[in-house]
Amino acid sequence: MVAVVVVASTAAVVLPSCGTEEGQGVTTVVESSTTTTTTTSPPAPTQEPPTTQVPATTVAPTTPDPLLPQQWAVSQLRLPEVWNRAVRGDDVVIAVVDTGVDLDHPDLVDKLVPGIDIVDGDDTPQDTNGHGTHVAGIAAATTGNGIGVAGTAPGARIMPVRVLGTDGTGTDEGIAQGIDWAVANGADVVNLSLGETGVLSRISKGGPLNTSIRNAAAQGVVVITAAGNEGTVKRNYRAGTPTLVVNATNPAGQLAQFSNSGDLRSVAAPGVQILSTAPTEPTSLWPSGSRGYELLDGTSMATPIVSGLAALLLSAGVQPATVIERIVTTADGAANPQLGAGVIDPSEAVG
Ligand SMILES: [Ca+2]
Ligand SMILES: [Ca+2]
Repeated sequence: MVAVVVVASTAAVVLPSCGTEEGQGVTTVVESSTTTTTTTSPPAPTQEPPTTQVPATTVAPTTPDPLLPQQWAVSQLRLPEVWNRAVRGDDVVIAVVDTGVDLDHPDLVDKLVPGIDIVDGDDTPQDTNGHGTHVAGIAAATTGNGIGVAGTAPGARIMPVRVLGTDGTGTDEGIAQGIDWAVANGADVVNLSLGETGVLSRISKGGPLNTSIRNAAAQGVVVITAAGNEGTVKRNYRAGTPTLVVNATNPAGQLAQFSNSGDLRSVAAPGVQILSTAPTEPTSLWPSGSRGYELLDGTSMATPIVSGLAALLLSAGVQPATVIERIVTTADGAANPQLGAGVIDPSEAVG
């Protein structure tokens, strides 16, 4: 059962196809469409000094990221407050288990640790789809370097693990292999911006993904998983598997129209009109190449924000086994149960 990732040319979200009940299903990337655009800005001139909130002790001077004002999620979550407390996710490794990463992107290249390409069986997980590059930038784009965007965890590193091909599909076995490789090679956080139906439903039935996620958690790796974009209520998120599920919100703080929801143990994070890195070479999402930074919608975009938060917490000394609990218990206690425990509150979580 092949899942198709569609890229719409105008608005809104493209739903992933369902996984199968046969256990051999192909898993889809939870995809969204590109819509609005932003331009790649030139390096920012230095006429504006860095913000005065930077403590003199531990945070190096930086040049503002010119697209930061367009990153509504960063301001809504008040991430700079956390960064300015010298909590930046330094050296925490976030494995982006996805379509690969644009290994040459100027806002990512300095953040990469060695990865793997499970799809092609090599060690160059170059992204030919575009999705993984966007996810990676949300988690940990180079921040304060005077170009492009800021990441959620400015000090974290990105491990590119390619388990989904150009069309955004892959097998359970391949995803499991990617998770296993990441865990064996030093990942601290594993980001799974994959379809809920394609992944979590099968996790609940057992199988290689379940085994790999359990193994990751047992080894102190924090696994964060997208709720999926079917716009439906799912009640099997927990499924006894140690991963935190992420729903998507819009700028008004409401559940995004496309976002799955349904479990009080899930959390929500911004996932609409999220600006991040994109390959300039042609990919499936941007067949003519992107401008380097693009907007996407999806629980796929909300998930790496939470992975970035996990990295922030780890760098602040929170024990891996309690990271998920910390994120859940400090979420804003949503009035709307569709948001699970609510929108994440990084400042509160870091404490
Ligand atoms: Ca390759
Ligand atoms: Ca940047």
